[in-house]
Amino acid sequence: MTKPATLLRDPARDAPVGAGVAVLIPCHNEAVTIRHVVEAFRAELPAARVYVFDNRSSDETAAVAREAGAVVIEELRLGKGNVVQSMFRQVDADVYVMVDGDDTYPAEAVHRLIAPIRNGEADMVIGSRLQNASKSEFRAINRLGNRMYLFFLRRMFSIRISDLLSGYRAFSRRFVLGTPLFSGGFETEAEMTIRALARRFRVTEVAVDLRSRPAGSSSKIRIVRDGLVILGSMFALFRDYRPLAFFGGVGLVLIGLGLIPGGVVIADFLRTGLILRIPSAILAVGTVLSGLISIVMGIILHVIAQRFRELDANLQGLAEQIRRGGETGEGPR
Ligand SMILES: Nc1nc2c(ncn2[C@@H]2O[C@H](COP(=O)(O)OP(=O)(O)OP(=O)(O)O)[C@@H](O)[C@H]2O)c(=O)[nH]1
Ligand SMILES: [Mg+2]
Repeated sequence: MTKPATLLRDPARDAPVGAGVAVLIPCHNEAVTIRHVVEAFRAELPAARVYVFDNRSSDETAAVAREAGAVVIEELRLGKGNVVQSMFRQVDADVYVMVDGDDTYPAEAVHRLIAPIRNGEADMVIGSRLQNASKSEFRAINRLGNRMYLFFLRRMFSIRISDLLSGYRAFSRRFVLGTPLFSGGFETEAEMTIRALARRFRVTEVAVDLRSRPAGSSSKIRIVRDGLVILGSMFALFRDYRPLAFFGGVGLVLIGLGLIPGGVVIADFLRTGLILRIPSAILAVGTVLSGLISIVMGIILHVIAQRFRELDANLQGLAEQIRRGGETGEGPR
């Protein structure tokens, strides 16, 4: 797939198309598809560097990727999240593009993903498979799972996006350097999206059409197990980023439950002037107190989280200054 010479230069930037871009492809046993993915991205972005992060594949993935012109980096810890952490640590670029090695995402769409990062309009661009404009061949079970996560996402974080789990994204350097990720597996996409939005990075979506995996290539995701891990990690992030809503919510539920036996005891007392059901009274006091403790915990953690947010914003500002200083030769002011 060769392109006419005029297309090899980006007139807006007067640089070769794809200069400063790193295409990152996590792979585990994708020998059937990886050649096409690497070649398609090299054709779209001739000046970009294409990296395949291979995780102990038992097939020919690494050799095929190398032959197709990718830089192959071995990662020993299994799991997509571990690979994403490695990619972010090891690769230096102006714009990062991440895409699956299973040839399900269209390489042609990469320019639309990169543009908002180049223009400084976004720090993360998600290639959404679920926007109305996209006619994705999405497995029904994945579509359903995605809907459920979006439902929780809206309730927990008031975040409105259409595809939480897309594996096709572009990132700014600022985001990659400034966002620590900890997930080991397929929950990594949920983690990066939530962290980005919770930390006020700018996130946009562009519609892309998903293709089915070609015959002979197999999915790495285990729907139930990975689905539960993703949900668990969303709750953990909810607890960390919105502790008052999390612990306050738990507290209110406990107080509500405590009021059931408590209400009976109070009604008895109003009627007879006596506490007739001692066990119910003890249960009510215990449950309501637990609820209050949970709310107080929520308030304390909320204040701490708020302080850390300020610290985080200051650190990001400082990092930005140092980076700019590095570019202009001046130190931080
Ligand atoms: N390096 C590495 N890559 C992985 C690992 N697990 C999955 N991947 C890659 O991550 C990408 C996404 O995995 P998929 O199995 O396609 O998951 P999915 O896209 O959610 O599901 P389907 O495409 O519907 O099967 C693929 O390129 C995989 O090869 C891993 O442990 N290590
Ligand atoms: Mg896939």
